[in-house]
Amino acid sequence: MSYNQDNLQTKNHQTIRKGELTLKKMLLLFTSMLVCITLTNAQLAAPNKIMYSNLPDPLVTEAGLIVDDISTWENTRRGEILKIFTDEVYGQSPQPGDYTTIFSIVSTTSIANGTAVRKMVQISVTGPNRTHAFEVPVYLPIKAEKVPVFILINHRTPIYDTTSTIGFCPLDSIILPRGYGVAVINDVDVADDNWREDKYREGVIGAFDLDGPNDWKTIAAWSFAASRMLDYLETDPDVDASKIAVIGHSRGGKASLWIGAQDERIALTCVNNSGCTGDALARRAQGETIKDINKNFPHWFADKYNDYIEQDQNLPFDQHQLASLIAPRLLATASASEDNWADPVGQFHSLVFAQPVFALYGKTTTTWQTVDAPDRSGPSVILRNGNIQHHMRAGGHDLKEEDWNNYLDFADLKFSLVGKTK
Ligand code: GTR
Repeated sequence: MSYNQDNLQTKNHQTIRKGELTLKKMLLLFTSMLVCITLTNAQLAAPNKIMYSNLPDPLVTEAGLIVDDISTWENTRRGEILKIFTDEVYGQSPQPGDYTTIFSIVSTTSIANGTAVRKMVQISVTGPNRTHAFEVPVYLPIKAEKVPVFILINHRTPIYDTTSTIGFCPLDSIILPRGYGVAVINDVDVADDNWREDKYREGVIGAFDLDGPNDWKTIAAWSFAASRMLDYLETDPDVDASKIAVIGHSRGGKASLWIGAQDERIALTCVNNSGCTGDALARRAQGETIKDINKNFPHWFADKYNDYIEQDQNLPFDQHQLASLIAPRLLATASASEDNWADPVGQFHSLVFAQPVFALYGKTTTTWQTVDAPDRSGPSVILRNGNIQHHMRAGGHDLKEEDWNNYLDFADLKFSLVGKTK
């Protein structure tokens, strides 16, 4: 069943539940059911046009100019989209010149029977109010050549250990043996994931004065930390800074998408089960809505985002535009078959509508349609389209070994490391 039919059925059920049916109402219902049947057929024929008739086009500028060359995209349209998401959703982060950063390696420990090291890197960020320092464990396999590194934005139990096989960060079982390093940004060290008593401001956010309706909050702060980590990685002689990936799950996935969109040094952006205000289109209003997310997590996004509560279907922007900012770089997203709250279909559809920007750079190999959304009743599916990968993992909301292997396979392929890193 297509998503369009799902929507129409839900609406009909709501209509039927609304009290007693008079004859007039029954006639109206009958007529509207006929319209629905016609609509369903029309939608099946042209699902994009009906469902997404008001979807903003990443390739049309605010002045209405069609973008058909890379220069107009890079010099005009890209900046417009970035500004929308800064002003309306994620908030304004500190810009170069607003802060200074100092890195120091606190310790270096041999791990994995001498085949890898853990460097504890301290990052001190000084803003106008004060300094905030946090430590990031950087795990690197020892190789003759420089290694690619994943920056993991971790919102689960903090990871500082010298060993880990847990699915969320399978260091010993997958990442290091496959020849990759991983730097773990533990969210609590940057900005506490806690809105009570403004706890979230006690970390890096309070080092700055930014405090207005489009003030940055935790998603932007975790993103900012990933960028500062990349500043460090560029200085590490053991790291190949041209092969840096960022990865996050769920709220961490929203942050990885936001930093991947902003920081063009990031070669590969991995967005795992990120859903609402991550990779899922808001206007489908399936699963978590803008109202839900702002109500439950008031410390994640700029206050301005509250203006769009109940406006999901009329948003003047949508998440496919954010995904399009990754082009022409590498983008890998993942959904999970049982993760309805994150709207797996909407997660794939945002890629469908982001792909024209990748195509502008010649970075697609096919043209995905909305009907190509993976079938969630069967086994896991991996889809590739040039510089975009999407996988749907059978199962629930999580970051698991299977997800890591899919991201690393894509990295191997695109970083030309097939056969070299294992
Ligand atoms: C959910 C939330 C999502 C997602 C997730 C998580 O409860 O509604 O937006 O971010 O949590 O981070 O685990």
